[in-house]
Amino acid sequence: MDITVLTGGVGGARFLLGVKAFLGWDPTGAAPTDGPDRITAVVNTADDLRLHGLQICPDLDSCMYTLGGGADVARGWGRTDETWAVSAELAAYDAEAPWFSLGDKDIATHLVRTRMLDAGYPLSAVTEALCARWQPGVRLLPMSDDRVETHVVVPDPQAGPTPVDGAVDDGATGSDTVQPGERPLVALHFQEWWIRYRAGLPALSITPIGAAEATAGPGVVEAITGADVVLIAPSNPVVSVGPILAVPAVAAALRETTAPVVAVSPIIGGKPVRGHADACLAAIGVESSAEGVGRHYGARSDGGLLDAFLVAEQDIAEMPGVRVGTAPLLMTDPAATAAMVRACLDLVDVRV
Ligand code: GDP
Ligand code: FO1
Ligand code: CA
Repeated sequence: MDITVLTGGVGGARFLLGVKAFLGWDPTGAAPTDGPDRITAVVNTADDLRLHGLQICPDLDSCMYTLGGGADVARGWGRTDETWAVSAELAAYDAEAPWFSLGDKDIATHLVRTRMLDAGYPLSAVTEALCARWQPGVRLLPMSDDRVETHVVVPDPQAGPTPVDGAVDDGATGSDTVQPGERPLVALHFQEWWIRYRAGLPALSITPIGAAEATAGPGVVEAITGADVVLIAPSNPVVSVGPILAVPAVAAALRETTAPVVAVSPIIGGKPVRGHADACLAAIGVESSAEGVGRHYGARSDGGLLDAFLVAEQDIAEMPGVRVGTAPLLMTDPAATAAMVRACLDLVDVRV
């Protein structure tokens, strides 16, 4: 069985642990060499950034480290048993981006990646080389080898004190705070908006710049058209899954594939389990609910994406043309997540 998963970083990586467990594989080990099954992940690259001259791919690395058993599971990103000597030294030079810290072990990954990219290898080949060490068991395919970067347009936080700085201008004190509506607009890299401002600046738009012109990465289209089932991980629908869907050849492959397409809701009881997906959904005018996400993806029978949608037991999603199922959706461990994967396949009558 060929299972293809569209995924972001931490949430998607946890889901992939469950896909491995569902197939009876070691969640953090290599794939069996002789089995009939294959898992391919099409991974978001629009979070990527260049910092200190290093190319950083947070979602690819979250998947690679998590599935290869090298992730700091509690923190959710980066390496286990990490040290921070380089970060501290950069800070001593006042040369650290204080809102984005790189661990020492993680830096080695970025050094290898950047060296290979600068030597002319595409990101897909670099990822394959890095995975030769980690043996994630899942084929990790960047959605594209082309540069795509999510930018978030916000009222310029540098134009004066903002509510996230703790300053609210009530108009009575004569202070010089500038209200959001009066500020010039700036486009921030997604990571700056997400981490530095904790997604607290009101986003006027969130756009994966370059996605419309990007080609799909090698193997991506075939992984979708040749799959037995395509799963959309419970990743952030706007900034993780959104950029993947914005690559035209990926969208076309999803329309074309004969495989059923099933999504899992990242929203439980009206709230994201982790992170600020609600702020992202608000920015694109989508209600922060399982149904909001489902309707945003849309019914395949109506020009959208989904044949089926799995929501948490406490949620309701009315979606004409889509088979909606319920299951416990907390990915507490790979076994619980494997049960979610089974529920996805049951919804579309796919049997292993
Ligand atoms: P990121 O790229 O690191 O932000 O990770 P993803 O985009 O892949 O996943 C983030 C999403 O995972 C968030 O919107 C969370 O709501 C969702 N998520 C995290 N843990 C769980 C869980 O246990 N169950 C479900 N259903 N969603 C989860
Ligand atoms: N997230 C943070 O909240 N703070 C950081 O300093 C930070 C550094 C970092 C370095 C490498 C990496 O791969 C990920 C890192 N993340 C950090 C997490 C990550 O950027 C975000 O959680 C995701 O991109 C959001 O989708
Ligand atoms: Ca991400």
